[in-house]
Amino acid sequence: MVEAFELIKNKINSLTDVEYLNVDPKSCQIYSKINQEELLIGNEFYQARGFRKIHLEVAKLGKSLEILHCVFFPDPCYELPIFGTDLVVNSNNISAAIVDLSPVGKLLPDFLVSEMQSLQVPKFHEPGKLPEWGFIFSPYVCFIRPVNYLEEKLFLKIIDQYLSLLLSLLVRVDPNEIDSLDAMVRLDYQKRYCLNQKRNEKTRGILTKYFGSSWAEEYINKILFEC
Ligand code: BLA
Repeated sequence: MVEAFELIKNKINSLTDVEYLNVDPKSCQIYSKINQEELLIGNEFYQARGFRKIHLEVAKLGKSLEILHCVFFPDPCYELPIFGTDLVVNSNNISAAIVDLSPVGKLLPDFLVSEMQSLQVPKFHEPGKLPEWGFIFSPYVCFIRPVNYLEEKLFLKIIDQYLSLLLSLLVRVDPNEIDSLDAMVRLDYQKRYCLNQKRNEKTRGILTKYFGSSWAEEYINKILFEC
C-alpha cells in the first residue's frame, strides 16, 4: 500500500508543471468515529498539462480496511486514456487490486494498444471477475487478488508500467481545440466512465456503512467521480 502510494506520488511529482489543487480542506482530511471505529480519508488533488484532475486517496476504515484509490482524469483536449487504480486491503491482505488505462473512445488508440500488448503482464493465480459495469475498462485491465508477496510486487510493476506509458504518451500528443469534436467525444466517454464507476455498490456500501447514505452519495458524486 505504502509502496503503491509512493510510486504514484513520484509519478505525479515527475510531471513538469504539476500544481496542487486547493480543495476545501473539509474534503481533504476526513475523520469520523462511530462505535469506537476510527475512519480517516486523506485526499490529494492535482492538475497538470494533459490532466484536468489527478486524485489520490488513502482511506483507513475501521481496524482492518485500507483503500488506495487513484484516478488521472485527462484533459479532454488530449488523446489520453483514463488511468485508474483501486487497491483494497483487508486485514493486511490485498483483497482486490485493479489497474487500467481506460479508453475515452470506442477503443484505445492503435499506438497504445500495441504498447500495452508488448508489456509483459504475468498470469496471476486469482483473477477477479469484473462486474457488469466493467465494460468501461480496456481489454488490458488487470483485476486480481494477489496470492503472495511476489504477486503484489508484480501488480505494483503493472501500475508503474501503465503510468509510465501514460506519461510517455503525454509528451507525444498534440492537444486538440477544446471545442473540437474529438475533445467533446472524449469528455462524453469520461462522463460514461464516471457514471458507471458510480454503479460500484462495494464502494457505496463501505462509505454508507461508515458515513451514512447521503454523505456517501455526495462523496461519490463530488469527490470520486465528478465529471
Ligand atoms: C472493488 N472497491 C471494491 C471493493 C471495495 C471497494 C470494498 C471490494 C473489494 C473486494 O472484493 O475485496 C471500496 N474503493 C472502495 C472505496 C473507495 C474506493 C470505499 O475507491 C473510495 C473511498 N474502483 C475505483 C477505481 C477503479 C475501481 C478508480 O475507485 C478502477 C480503476 C474498481 N473496485 C473496482 C472494481 C471492483 C472494486 C472493478 C470490483 C467490484 C465488484 O466486484 O463488484
